[in-house]
Amino acid sequence: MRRGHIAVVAAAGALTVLAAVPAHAAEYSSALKIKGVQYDAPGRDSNSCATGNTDEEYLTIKNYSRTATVNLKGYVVKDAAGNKFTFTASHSLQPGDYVKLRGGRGDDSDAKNVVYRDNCNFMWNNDKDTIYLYKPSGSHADTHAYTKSANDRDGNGYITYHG
Ligand SMILES: [Ca+2]
Ligand SMILES: [Ca+2]
Repeated sequence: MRRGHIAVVAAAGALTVLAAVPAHAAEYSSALKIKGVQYDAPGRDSNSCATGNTDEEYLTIKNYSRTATVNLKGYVVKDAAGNKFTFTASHSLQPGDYVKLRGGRGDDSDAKNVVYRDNCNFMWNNDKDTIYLYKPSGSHADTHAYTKSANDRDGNGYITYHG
């Protein structure tokens, strides 16, 4: 009898924790959210612009609105250390459309859904980091913290957020 009582209390405690999660989750009112991140580029990391693999490290940002087309211009991405990338060119994301923000250099293309950071250094740490997406107004669009051990169970270097 005593045992049963303790079990009920423990279950109630677990429910309280679960109920509290939404209040702590960083969810904002935004059409654009982070679909996922290839935070660890496949293979051995090399930030050589000529032969490296920084372009295989990318963040996918998707428009989850069913009706609104959003221009990426003015949106800002930051990491935990304060490294920052600003989308400076117009790039329309129709409902359901996405863009891969890749490291390294290349030709930005609306049709190919890609924008390059024009920086051959890696941005997303391979052990842990935080991804911040800001609207042009400076308000939060989406934020996700990760650790390799907690969030990348299959160890493939990719984490899905908003699928
Ligand atoms: Ca990385
Ligand atoms: Ca994974």
